[in-house]
Amino acid sequence: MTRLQNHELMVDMEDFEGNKKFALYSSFKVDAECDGYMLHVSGFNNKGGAGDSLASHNGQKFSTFDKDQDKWNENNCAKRYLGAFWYNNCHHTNPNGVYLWGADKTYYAIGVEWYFWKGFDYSLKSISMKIRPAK
Ligand SMILES: [Ca+2]
Repeated sequence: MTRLQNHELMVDMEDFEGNKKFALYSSFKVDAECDGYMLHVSGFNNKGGAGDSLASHNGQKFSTFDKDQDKWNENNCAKRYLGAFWYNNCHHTNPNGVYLWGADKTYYAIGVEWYFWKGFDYSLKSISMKIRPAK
């Protein structure tokens, strides 16, 4: 769907203290299955204050437990961080991670993380990625 036309992306997120942030990207595109669903995201705008946690995921393929397409040669980011995402080696955000209800240092970076706002040991209350056709 995003291959036909350029899309904007907004990532909305909220912590357990009622704070909300967002990250805007002027361009979002996902390649076809035969190209590993490679992510193309650019044009970050920080007016939402969340910081840019997708930069390191740009140009990565989508990895899951049973399909390791990440840049961590020795292991599988999806298994290590219990999610499914466009992992690099491995992540600055893990929106499909484990729902941990806020700060939790028990297991490193397995939660619903957005590193450049809350770090690797805070699992967000909510995070959503919304796209719309670019003007
Ligand atoms: Ca790997």
